[in-house]
Amino acid sequence: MMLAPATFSTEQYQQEGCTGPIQFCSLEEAAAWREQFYQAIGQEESNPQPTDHNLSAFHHRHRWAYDICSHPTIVDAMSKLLGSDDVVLWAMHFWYKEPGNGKFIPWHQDANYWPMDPAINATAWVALGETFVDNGCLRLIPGSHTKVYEHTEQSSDSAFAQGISGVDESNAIDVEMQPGQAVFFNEHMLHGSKPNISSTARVACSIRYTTPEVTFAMEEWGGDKERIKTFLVKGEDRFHNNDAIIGTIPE
Ligand SMILES: O=C(O)CCC(=O)C(=O)O
Repeated sequence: MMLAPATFSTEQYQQEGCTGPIQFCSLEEAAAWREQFYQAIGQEESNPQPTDHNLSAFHHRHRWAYDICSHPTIVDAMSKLLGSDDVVLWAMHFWYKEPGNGKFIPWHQDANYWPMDPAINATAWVALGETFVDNGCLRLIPGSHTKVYEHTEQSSDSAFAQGISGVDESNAIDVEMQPGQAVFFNEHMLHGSKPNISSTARVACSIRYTTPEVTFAMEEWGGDKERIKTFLVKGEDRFHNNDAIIGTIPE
């Protein structure tokens, strides 16, 4: 099933854990950013290949990626969804699937992995290229955010070691998107995606936002510590809980 045409509603987000997609930039802007993405991984869009490039935290290294993360339309949406005038950007990751990429991303809830206290997050999942069922578009289960699921070991064709097995997919939606669209979901939303069985690469990224009162327990975080840096993209930080991990905007 496809998500209904572009909608943005804080009520929907509260009730279902997700809302969107919205068109936040033009097709031309999305194409220009897509080109910069390929350049950054040393490839050309006309010949997308597997990559072993580090796909995390592009916004620490590339100004164009920071510009996507701090795009006023996305930040404004985040402010509404988080219900806060103060918005902190804390992570970004590219979810690139070249044609024929056979890995699936298992159903999971992001809060299961993150060192945040309290676990408050809104993700903007941004399509820089077209996403559709056959290239492994994002899948969501609206309403699934009200329950915490157990994450267990996955098979070798899973992109993650841990995920949720045996999920009832009857209410799952395939979020097919145009370049320059963003869909939003919270930290407990069940989401994942299938392999790319098409000849079109899927170029997309997730951008994570929270509010200044959240503390990142970096000592508990087993992942790459450089991945998590905070950038105040709107308002004020009256808490200073994360001054030790403030990021630097690239030139
Ligand atoms: O892009 C995908 O297929 C999965 C994205 C994801 O897991 C996330 O944004 O947390």
